[in-house]
Amino acid sequence: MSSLFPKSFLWGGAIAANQVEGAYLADGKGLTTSDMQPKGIMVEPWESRTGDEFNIKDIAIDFYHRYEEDIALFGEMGFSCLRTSIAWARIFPNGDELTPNEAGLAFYDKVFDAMAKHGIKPMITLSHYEMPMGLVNQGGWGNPKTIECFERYAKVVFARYQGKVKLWLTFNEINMALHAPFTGVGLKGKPTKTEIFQAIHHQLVASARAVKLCHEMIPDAKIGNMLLGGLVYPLTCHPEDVHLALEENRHWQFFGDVQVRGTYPSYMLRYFRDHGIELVISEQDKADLKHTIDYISFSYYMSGCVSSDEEITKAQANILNMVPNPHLKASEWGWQIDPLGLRVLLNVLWDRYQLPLFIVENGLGAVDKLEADGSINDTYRINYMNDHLVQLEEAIKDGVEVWGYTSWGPIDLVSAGTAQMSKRYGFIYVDRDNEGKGTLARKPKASFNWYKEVIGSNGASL
Ligand code: BGP
Repeated sequence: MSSLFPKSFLWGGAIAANQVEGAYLADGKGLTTSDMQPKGIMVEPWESRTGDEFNIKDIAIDFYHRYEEDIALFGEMGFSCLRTSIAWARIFPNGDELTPNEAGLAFYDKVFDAMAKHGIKPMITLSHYEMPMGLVNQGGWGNPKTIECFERYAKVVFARYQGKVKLWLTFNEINMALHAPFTGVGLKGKPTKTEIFQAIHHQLVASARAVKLCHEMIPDAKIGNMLLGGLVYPLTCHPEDVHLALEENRHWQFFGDVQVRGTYPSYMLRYFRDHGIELVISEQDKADLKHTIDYISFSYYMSGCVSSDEEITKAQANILNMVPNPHLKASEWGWQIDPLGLRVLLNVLWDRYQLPLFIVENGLGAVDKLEADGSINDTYRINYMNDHLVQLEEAIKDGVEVWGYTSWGPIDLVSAGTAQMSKRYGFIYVDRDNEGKGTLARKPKASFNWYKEVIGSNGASL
């Protein structure tokens, strides 16, 4: 067995503060968008809360108190990298304070130290699907003041963790903002397209300013963006479908284009003109955007199709405007499984940007069955991941530069889309159900040993 993965390849998993930590008000943390979304990121959030309401993320999987045990289990699997996020509201509870909350900073020191003990490199997302409600109440990313608050937050965490964290990401799936404006850009109600794009613009400027700061403050660190790896096929070879797929792919890619090229692409300027969208973009903003990222990271779960036939779209499109591909099977949640699509996407991104890539999310959300003897035989998960990793290997053979792979949810966590525990991704089972019942005990599934072997052989066992 020989491995095609580079020796320096980073293997591991990815989690996010709001989906694992719980302790939603501990040690001075402020409320975030996630605390107000008990039904997931696509569903209308609460207007307010008293604290008595049930949100499974209030405790999540209690990583806040169990991180040592969890990180030790990741260490046992041989992880060389763990992607997680810092909860902005642990550091700046309202978002706009001038001084940080020491208790929040101290928590992540302990988490990074635990990772170091197991030889695990942290990869840190500055903002993963949550922002302080204190900022949302002042207009979220629609308010340019949020840029300064984010910059202050980035400066504080870069200064504090510069010796411990060398891989950074700015915003999780920044290109989901158009589909989930409350989660992405912190806009309440039903914002207009202009309002959403203006808020996205502010977020892109904030991302670029964080890149600039990171380069200045931690010269030996790398900072990237994080995209939802949208891969859109035409439903048929009808030229109208092909053109629509081009447009739809650009709709996902324009964020990356700005973050890599430092300027808006021409097709987007046309889109703004055609839709009467006029953005306020200052000369300073344009200069800020020139601070571009070092690498591209992305999530990949599925591909989808678009059809120029309105009837088909109306009847079949999912929340991402995509209609089912007749050649692919889907997960229990209708996410169409397409391992070859991962090779296609890696090649598309490499051809487009010529920057190193990092797959920071991939995995299968499934209902797991606890057998009478206590085992969990998740062969469907092993098959899904094996098939995707084989395609990753093919892309490496194609010459694509890939730095690493962190599977999504190496330990069961709360689903972002549905806020359910029952949509599980983990190699490690967590005893908690959708109603919050369970002991929170951890238990390795069959996939645990499978992944351990993959990592141990640097992919040769695939
Ligand atoms: C991505 C998010 C993650 C994660 C994942 C799986 O979009 O970055 O936070 O949750 O999708 O989605 P879900 O949890 O809805 O199954």
